Amino acid sequence: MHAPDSSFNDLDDGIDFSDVQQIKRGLIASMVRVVGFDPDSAGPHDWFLALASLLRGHLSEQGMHTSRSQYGKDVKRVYYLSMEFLTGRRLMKHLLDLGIEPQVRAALTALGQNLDVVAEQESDAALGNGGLGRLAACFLDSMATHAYPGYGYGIRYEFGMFSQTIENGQQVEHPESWLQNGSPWEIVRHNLNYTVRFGGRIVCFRDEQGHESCRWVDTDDVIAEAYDLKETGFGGSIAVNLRLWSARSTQDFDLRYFNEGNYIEAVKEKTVSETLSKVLYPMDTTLMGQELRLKQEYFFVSASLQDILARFLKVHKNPRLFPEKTAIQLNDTHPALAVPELMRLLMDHCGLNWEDAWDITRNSFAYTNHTLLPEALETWPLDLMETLLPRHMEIIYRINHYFLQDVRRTYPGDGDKVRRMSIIDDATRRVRMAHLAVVGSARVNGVAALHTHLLRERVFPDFDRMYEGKFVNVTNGITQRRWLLQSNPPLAALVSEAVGPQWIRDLDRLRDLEALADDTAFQDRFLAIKRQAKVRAAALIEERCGLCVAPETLFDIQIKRIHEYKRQLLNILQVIARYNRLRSANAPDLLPRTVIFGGKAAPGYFMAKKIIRLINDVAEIINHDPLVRGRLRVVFVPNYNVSTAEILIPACDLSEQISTAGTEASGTGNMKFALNGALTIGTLDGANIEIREEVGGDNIFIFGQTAEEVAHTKANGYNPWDWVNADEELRRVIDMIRDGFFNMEQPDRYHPLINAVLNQGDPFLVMADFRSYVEAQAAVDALYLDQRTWARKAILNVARMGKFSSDRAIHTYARDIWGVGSMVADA
Ligand code: 26W
Repeated sequence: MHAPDSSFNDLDDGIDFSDVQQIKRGLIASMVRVVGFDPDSAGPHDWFLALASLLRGHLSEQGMHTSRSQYGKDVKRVYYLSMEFLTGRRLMKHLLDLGIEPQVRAALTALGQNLDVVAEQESDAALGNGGLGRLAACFLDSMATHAYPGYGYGIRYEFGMFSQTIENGQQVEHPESWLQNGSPWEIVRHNLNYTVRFGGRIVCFRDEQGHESCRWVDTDDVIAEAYDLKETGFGGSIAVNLRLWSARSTQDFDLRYFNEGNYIEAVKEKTVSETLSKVLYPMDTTLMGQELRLKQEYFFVSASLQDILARFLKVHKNPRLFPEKTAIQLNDTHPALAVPELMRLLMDHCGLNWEDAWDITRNSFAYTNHTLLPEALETWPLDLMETLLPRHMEIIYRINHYFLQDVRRTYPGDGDKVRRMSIIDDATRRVRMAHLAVVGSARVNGVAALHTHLLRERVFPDFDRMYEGKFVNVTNGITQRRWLLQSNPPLAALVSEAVGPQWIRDLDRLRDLEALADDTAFQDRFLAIKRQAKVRAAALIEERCGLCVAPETLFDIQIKRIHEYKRQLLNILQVIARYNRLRSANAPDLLPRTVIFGGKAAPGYFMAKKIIRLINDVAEIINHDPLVRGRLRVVFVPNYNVSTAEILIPACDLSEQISTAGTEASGTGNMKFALNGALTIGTLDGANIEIREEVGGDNIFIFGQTAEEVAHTKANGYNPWDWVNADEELRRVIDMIRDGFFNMEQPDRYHPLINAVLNQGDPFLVMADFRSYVEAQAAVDALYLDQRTWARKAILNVARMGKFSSDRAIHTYARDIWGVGSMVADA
């Protein structure tokens, strides 16, 4: 028998993207045939759609080549399961990856369009909250660039992260519909779907041989439908698939109601099922414990595992080979239900016994923890789990039973340990998802050296002692393709000119810049580029806030989620102290600064919202005070997202990374800023520690208590008032806030904030770190006066960022955790 000839290496209507004329013709064809618009009257948005559709075809082809070669070589695959992928806009990324930006630009110009304007038409896909989601996007980029057989799974939220406006100084949330005008990148696969079941009950029976098997019946079903996005890597020859699941009702109409003539009831069920993929939960720490969130987690886990298993079984008949051919990474505990789900599929669908299924399961998973905050560690009520996922609860109980047997065997007579380690918390009647993830995984990793250390010592000490070698560190990284090449073309060009373009695939090459740090001509060019980026950021600020800021001033930036532990409050207190010094006119060495904030607060997070309002109230007074004009401005940029970051990060002189030591798992913004030539002011927390190791203590401003000192301070009865009373400048700042200096119309506005910090123990040690922060800021002022030395240090920061590439992180995961190789030899 002949194999069907389905080669598509030379599709005759394929476009040669190196040829401007062909692109132009392709764009017109796409406009007419896909967008359905007359090219003569089409606007930038139509051209965006035409271009994206054209590229999508090309990416799809690329994806097929990738997939065929993976099947052909029967490689081990890596699946990255994440509730969030914060990819941002895609157009420019694809053009850079494919190396066709100049050609596409020229083709559009020939059609009377400007590529930059066309690119602005794309909505920013914000399918994530912050660091964890953006890390997932950087990882897909690195996997594609270095040809790892990776694959992402997530949810196609109809509404991503809310958009934020500031009204009367306060955050207002608006739904953000990135799909409003459709998404031209998606490849919709209506026929690729799986049934996901909820509720119901379990019936077990024995066959003649005495084998017990169970069936899950009377369930409420939802259909998961696949939408694929192709993630290109640099060079463009490989595309990693990102498969996002959308929920669809199993039935359009409930015929029982329909037949009774109740049309509305008849379609209600459909709406209810489809809410599953409606909206991303906009919180990244405290869990609200809603049933819908748990259903989202199971929905995407179940669809993904069914898909993974189906792909595996297409080629391999023996399920026992699964761990040899599959690694599944759990991005935090959000997909931890994958552990019992794989057990269920292997036992109830493939007919394996418990021992074999468990062996396969615990050798297939790895789990990354992204937070030390106790309130962010997921637990779910037993009752809810039993109602929603009865079969999984049986499996979890059984996993726990055998696991606790092990614990008892290892530590006879230690009942306390058994209680502490149990997957089930008997006291609160909840399932501890982190314990489930640790027990069900071959490896567990933290995301920076300090974080992994604290995980092992404070969060999972019992597990660490019991399982040797299970806990490992993989420090986070960022992709230099998006965070330098794409977002800062002038600096990228300067770097390429100086050290060659290899840094784009191998960030360690930046090291050669060290030799130029003292070269004044190079410094001048570096400073000119920084200034150009500041002009661009100033335009954004003017447009979004109606505020004029001067590019000559030092740009001091803190952009990230608003959270007490990240201490935007500490920053604004320092700003107020600076303001007071400037007004008292005895501040000759305080150079002009623009202090920029941006970030979203979880809609129900009272304190975080108060902090946003305080920043805006303070900004209002300072920006209108003629006494400090030209010397201090405060800006809150609304609706911080990936696209905003791409403009602000290149413009930054001073990067604020000031979390309480021992709270920020890693941080990745810190890396993006330093790569763009900002100096960091920060605590010894998360990856800041490793950044200091790399750049050298002289090239970073470190302040504040260490994680150990923080623990010590707290253990010794920390009283924030002691610090306030001992520090006159701090006292004055606190008094001003308390007396309503920044909000005369409602002077008690910040009493709850002041009260929470000062009378409830100041859990994030804002008062304790204030003085040392102010001193570090003074050192910043002094250094910035000397632009040569500043430039030298900034260049050294760029030169020493090699370690913080997500390429390094992915190579480490591949080698130490997944046991997979690159499909080409370069990695
Ligand atoms: C409410 C459920 C929940 C809990 C935690 C949702 C999301 C989270 C995430 C763990 C929060 C998060 O994004 N953590 C960040 O992960 C980054 C990537 O590893 C780190 O760089 C940040 O330090 C960490 O805060």
